[in-house]
Amino acid sequence: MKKTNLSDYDPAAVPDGSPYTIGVIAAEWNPQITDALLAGAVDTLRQHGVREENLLVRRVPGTFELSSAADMMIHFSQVDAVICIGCVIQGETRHFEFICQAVAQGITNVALKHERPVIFSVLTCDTMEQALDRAGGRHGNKGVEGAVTALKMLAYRASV
Ligand code: DLZ
Repeated sequence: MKKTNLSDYDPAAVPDGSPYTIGVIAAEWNPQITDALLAGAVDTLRQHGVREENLLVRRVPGTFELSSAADMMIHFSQVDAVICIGCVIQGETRHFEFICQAVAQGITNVALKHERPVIFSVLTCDTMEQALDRAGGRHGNKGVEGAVTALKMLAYRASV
């Protein structure tokens, strides 16, 4: 398989994050993965100007909780955007399908309800190896991509 880093991006094309307050919520399940995604997201936000005091980092038990947690964070803390970080690994039961379906729809609903960027940095993988490849491994880091997407969507929101 081609060893593409899916997270490569042009830093010059990323909007300045200094005006914004951004929340990052990470699931506790699969912590080896979610810790790496969280670090990638937070480092990238800092590199692009988001101030320490404007970063709100929180943990929730599992990926299923991400959308309700994002809704609460926007409601109670008025953050401009939220990056939702999780990792669901296919198991022997249908739990995987229900969690993935619920979080994808839930995050979409929260973004539409609040008219703010709510970013899907959730890995949905067949194996732990696939997740590691996308959490700082050979395919990059989906947390980095989530941070870049949040800043681009905030600039989009300011432009319309
Ligand atoms: C229950 C469960 C299972 C089986 N697998 C995962 C997973 O791979 N990744 C993850 O983030 N969370 C998992 N969970 C927990 C659910 O997301 C949720 O926390 C519980 O169902 C309680 O609502």
